[in-house]
Amino acid sequence: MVKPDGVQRGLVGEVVSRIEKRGLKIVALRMNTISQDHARKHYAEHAQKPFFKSLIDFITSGPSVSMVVEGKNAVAVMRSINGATNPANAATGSIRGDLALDTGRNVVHASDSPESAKREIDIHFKESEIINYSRMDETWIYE
Ligand code: IDP
Ligand code: MG
Repeated sequence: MVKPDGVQRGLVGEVVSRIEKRGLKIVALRMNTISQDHARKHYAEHAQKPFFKSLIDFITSGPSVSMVVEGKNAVAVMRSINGATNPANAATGSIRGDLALDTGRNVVHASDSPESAKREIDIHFKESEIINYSRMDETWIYE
């Protein structure tokens, strides 16, 4: 996900480009302002944390771009493309290491396990919104 700070700063293309260039495949993508209900479900694991309210307020404050990304080791690779949660600890070359300073404005989200990816995808996407390239006729791209 490109969070609202990333969209507001015009970093959607930068994030999408890094994902594509790494070789991962984007199989669903949508820009919308996430509802309070979806945001609370998405970040349910943090419900007891002191930053929960500000996190929900922020993530619902404006449009964000949600994606489903697939490929070899997609979860681990996406986490490393994004970098550490606190941008101060994020490696240079990662999105947060190159483009962010504050933990609360760290530009991107990525699921932390295949199980959380499934849970989060179910919150944000209907199955019909996710492309299955292997099911598409191989001539589609040339028409
Ligand atoms: P992640 O985004 O790297 O998976 P999580 O620990 O799952 O990090 O936290 C979710 C989001 O909550 C972070 O990306 C960050 O925006 C915010 N957050 C995490 N810890 C803090 C904190 O200590 N203060 C403020 N915001 C935080
Ligand atoms: Mg997390």
